[in-house]
Amino acid sequence: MSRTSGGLIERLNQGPVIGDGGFISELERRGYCEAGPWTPEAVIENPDAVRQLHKEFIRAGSDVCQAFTYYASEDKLSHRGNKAGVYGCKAINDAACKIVAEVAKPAGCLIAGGLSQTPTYLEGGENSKARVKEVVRAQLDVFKENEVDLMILEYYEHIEEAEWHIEAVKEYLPGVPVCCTLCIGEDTDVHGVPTGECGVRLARAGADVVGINCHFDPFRCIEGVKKMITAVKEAGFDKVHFMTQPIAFYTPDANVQGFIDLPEFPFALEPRWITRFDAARYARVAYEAGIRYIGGCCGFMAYHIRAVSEELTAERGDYLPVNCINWGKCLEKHTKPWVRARASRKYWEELNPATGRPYSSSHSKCDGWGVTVGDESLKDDTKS
Ligand code: CBH
Ligand code: ZN
Repeated sequence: MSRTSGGLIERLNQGPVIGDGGFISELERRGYCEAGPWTPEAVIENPDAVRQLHKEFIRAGSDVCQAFTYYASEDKLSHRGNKAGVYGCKAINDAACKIVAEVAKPAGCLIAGGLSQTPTYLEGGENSKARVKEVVRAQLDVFKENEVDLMILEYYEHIEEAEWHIEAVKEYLPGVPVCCTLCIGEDTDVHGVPTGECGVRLARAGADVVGINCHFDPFRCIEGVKKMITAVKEAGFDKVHFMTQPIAFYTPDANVQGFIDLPEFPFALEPRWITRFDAARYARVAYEAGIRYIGGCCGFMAYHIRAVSEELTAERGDYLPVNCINWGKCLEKHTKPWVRARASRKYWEELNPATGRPYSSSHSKCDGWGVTVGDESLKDDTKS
């Protein structure tokens, strides 16, 4: 079987599968999405920008391309005065599926439909489960019509909501592989459910691939997923695979809410960015931990994914994406001898890059409001 044939589970059984990177964050930096709502109406307003970003990740070696449907549930699209609601979740998700299919299919990549946490869950209250499942169901028709290869349910702070979403997908899209990632840390979800136990609950709900995305840096996410691996295996789910899609920013100081609680979120995170060599190390450490679906979330750009691909070349049947840097070997062609002297793996592996910010500290003090499900301040008071 080649790298570009077979379904998700076959590919995972064979070796590492590489995901894509952060769409909403990168398209925000490029001027096509709005920070705050973080909704994907760019698929209708600027389809070329979305298509171009898919192309960049494919070129970098992604095996799975996620339709840009993040936060596109009906309740989120019109949350707190957001205008994306005028398009509606069906039109947005359908446009996202069509754009990704155009570029991912010819490249032999798998196409993922997506779901994520909803404002309806955060409001809590009576019949919460039925109302949340209704919001999920409204998104699934489009993924069914477009025959996505898999579903990625990502970015859940609360294990309970993730379980409900998995349940809805299993009922409505039977047979479609389900990956589910929580945006939680090494220790617990935001309700204090231990990370290992969260993994078991995802597996028990029927997810085929479980793990962590967003909120924490690659190495903290791996620590969390390692706890899931131990607990899920102990619970006897021996066919379940594991997944990480971390942010590309270092978060040693983040608390249970991850980078959202850092004072630099979302407009001043740059000093925390990982380098491409950090991304390569992430790929190696994740692979060695037994994680087979390795991708990225906010801050992961195409060149980070290219470094992940390059690191896992041998494990992927010697597949090497175009324009790899080969640990700086290209620098041998530089005019200046002292730059040529940096053309080695050892040099870049050992480098501890300076920040250039003499007054910058390595850690920040997190916000810790402790506000969660059912709290008045989470309700959408902009609605009449
Ligand atoms: O667009 C994407 O990359 C998605 N696959 C995941 C997005 S995670 C976005 C986090 C937003 C945080 C917030 O709600 O403030
Ligand atoms: Zn993210």
